[in-house]
Amino acid sequence: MLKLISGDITRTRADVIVNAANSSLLGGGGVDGAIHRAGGGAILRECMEIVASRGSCPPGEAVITTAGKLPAKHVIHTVGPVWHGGMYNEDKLLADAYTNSLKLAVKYGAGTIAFPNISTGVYNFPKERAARIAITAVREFLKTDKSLTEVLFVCFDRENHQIYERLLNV
Ligand code: AR6
Repeated sequence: MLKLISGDITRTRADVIVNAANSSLLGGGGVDGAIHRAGGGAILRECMEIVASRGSCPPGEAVITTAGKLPAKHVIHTVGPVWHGGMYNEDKLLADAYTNSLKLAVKYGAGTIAFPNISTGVYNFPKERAARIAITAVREFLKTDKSLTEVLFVCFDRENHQIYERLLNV
């Protein structure tokens, strides 16, 4: 089931919360900064181990760590595309970021997962276009998977919340 929530994802109760990270996995601003701040140093330490063993995380891919002090069991760090006008595979990479996060969550036994609006902040992806891609990717995934009971879209800014309200018809 898809649900819409407004507010700070670090306060969301879900088995997995998803981070809109960058390829370095070493933290940043926006939701990434908020997750690392609230979760504590254990998350960054695991991210550094992942980078040391596997290298950086390309756009569209996802990795999983502890959630540290957050109420979630895990954080999945995915990297959305930077918006460059739409001709650089941005749509597919954004859909992949959602789908690969969902696959990883299921692999780790999650029943619930919360997503921020990946790429719609610093990475400048147009918000409505991103929301349509996110909702479609999640719906497609849920057609084939029965283990996730709830997928939460956590909207921090009002504009995204209004877009999701309209698109999800809630
Ligand atoms: N909870 C939920 N959503 C949030 C929160 C929060 N606490 N804070 C911001 N948002 P952004 P991006 C929303 O910029 O565009 C970082 O520096 C925000 O309103 O966090 O994918 C990374 O390290 C927006 O809708 O991520 C990367 O370098 C959405 O989160 C880069 O930003 C995404 O905004 C990634 O850029």
